[in-house]
Amino acid sequence: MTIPANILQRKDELHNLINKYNYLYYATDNPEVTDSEYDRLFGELSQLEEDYPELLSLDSPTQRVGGQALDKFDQVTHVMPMLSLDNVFDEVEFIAFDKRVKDWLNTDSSQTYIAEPKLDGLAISLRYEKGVLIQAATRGDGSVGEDVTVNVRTISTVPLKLTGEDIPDVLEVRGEIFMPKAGFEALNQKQITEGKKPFVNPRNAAAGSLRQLDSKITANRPLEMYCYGLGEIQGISNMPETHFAAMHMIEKWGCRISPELELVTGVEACLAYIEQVGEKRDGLAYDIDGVVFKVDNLLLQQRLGFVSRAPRWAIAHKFPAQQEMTIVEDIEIQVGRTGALTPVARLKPVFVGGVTVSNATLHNQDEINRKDVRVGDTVIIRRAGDVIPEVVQIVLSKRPDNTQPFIIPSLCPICDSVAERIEGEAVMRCTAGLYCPAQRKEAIKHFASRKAMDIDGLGDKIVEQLVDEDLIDDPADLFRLTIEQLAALERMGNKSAENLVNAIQTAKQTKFARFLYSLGIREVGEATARSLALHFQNLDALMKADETALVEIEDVGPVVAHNIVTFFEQSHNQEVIDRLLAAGVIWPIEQQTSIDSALNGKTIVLTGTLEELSRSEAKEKLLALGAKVAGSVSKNTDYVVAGRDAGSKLTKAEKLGVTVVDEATLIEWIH
Ligand code: 5U1
Repeated sequence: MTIPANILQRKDELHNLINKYNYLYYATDNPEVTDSEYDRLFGELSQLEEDYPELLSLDSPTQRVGGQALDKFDQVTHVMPMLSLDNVFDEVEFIAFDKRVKDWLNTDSSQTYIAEPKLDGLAISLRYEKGVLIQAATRGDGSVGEDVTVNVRTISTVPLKLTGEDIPDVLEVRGEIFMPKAGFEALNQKQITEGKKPFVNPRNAAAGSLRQLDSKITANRPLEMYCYGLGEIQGISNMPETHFAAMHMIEKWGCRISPELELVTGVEACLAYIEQVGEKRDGLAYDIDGVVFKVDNLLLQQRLGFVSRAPRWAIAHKFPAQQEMTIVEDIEIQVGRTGALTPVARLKPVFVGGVTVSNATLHNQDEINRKDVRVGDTVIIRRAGDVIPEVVQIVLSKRPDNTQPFIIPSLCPICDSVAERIEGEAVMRCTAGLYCPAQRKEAIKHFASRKAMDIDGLGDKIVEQLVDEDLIDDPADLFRLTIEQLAALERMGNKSAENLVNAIQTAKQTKFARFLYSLGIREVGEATARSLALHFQNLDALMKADETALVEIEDVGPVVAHNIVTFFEQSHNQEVIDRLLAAGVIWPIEQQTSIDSALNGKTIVLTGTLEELSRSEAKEKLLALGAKVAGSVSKNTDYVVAGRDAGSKLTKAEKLGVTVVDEATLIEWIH
């Protein structure tokens, strides 16, 4: 059947529009049309392809939804081998690499490298002929990989067709396919809900998703790609002289490259880049395991060549691994401030994520059951940044004989009171409240902590000794402690005792918000304490407030309101508060400091990476100006502050017409 010219023209229009909107949405995070308009165009194209099957082409955006299931992956021989990278693990090794480069090039001059994070994903080679994606292959052994084209076509950030000027006849683009952390968490939640095994880490999830014989499954997995190199090229009119220019050339044709890509000259700048990326590592939306440096000049790359599959012109500086294997030597129960019984795995110490780890939380009985962690098991543990180390998975093949499933006891291991699991909660709780010494200790530790009353020098160990020796029962007792009592504690000299008594006395002068936070009311964190303090201005008013009055405050929902009312109703708590006040705990009247501030009462959302301020600094300063800092964008949001790489929150703000400002504006506000 001949296809009418107007249909052909419309098909081309739809391809161009959908590709453009797709690129804007996924690659630039800056959509120009609503989701419904996009869906309408997509539907129109699908209908055309159904009416005129000859219209269906490899580069049609409809191919992104996946196709017929395969029974195996074909092999693909790479025309140019996919190289791997040599690694260095510290500064000294990096400096030696740089020296080798200079020696080979017979120069003393500082070298310019293109630098970018090393993504923890899977290497892929995309082959475009006349601008159309015709093949996507895994690295395999570097010479022969697997044909995963149908699966890769479903990845929105991979262009099915290159756009722009001077597109070469053949272009191979190499890069990494990965799963962002948020997508990984959501996928694992879904796996658990559906009774399926969760993935161990985003890398495994990405690999598992890409190696699906049914591409419809891949289409539903949150995969992304950044490109970092080139393979075969034929028929290019203007080959750039540098890797950096080459990357920006393919970016113009629609390939996504890392936003962290930078040129760095000389060893010092390289080391600074490593540090800078290391600091950002936990805040990035995806896992990385190092930084890659490549000599930028392509002629120099050619001169340097490669040895056994690894180029002499590139190196990966690896960060400490965030996952390691170790053995569970014991499982103990910790009792927290709210009585929660938390099982903790005592581990054979292992170096992971840059520190030695000997404990990992097992969260609750459901988690233990799900992972079936037992004493004696070999486990993979993960520690990323400041996150508490956790057991990701057990290694069943290494399980010794005679291990037993672990069951959390039904009595509190500290005070022998009954522990119960409240319906709807995952944790078991000791029912003894402050009669349980463990809960008492935790309540006092919380009271003294930096964000609460900030008692300098009153560490956890001292609190534990004080409770164990019956010197204190509750936070108010701290103010009666004498130098003599403290000096009699283990490893406490007279001078330290005197300093501690002074610190306790100094801490009496506090702020209302800090005082409220220090009481340890369930689910009243710092931000809620600050809202309560600003709203009520004095303790009496807050203690008299009922749940209806409390839920009117922005941060406070019905559960928190109920917790607050219940806390103040308890005579034991009233008595401790009276004794704290009698001991001289005092704060200035809470000022509505921000009355004059234009941000007073405004709801602000921070998103993306801020360069000048840390998230918590920015939040702190905005709160001080009377603003509320919310975690998600809604129609009640007044401003969104968008840092670098802002994603879905920015998109939502734009959709809802919320004013978006940059970090420079935020800094102006603060000043
Ligand atoms: N970011 C980045 N990752 N990565 C991996 N660049 C990079 N380059 C690689 C590999 C294997 O190989 C080059 C030699 C192209």
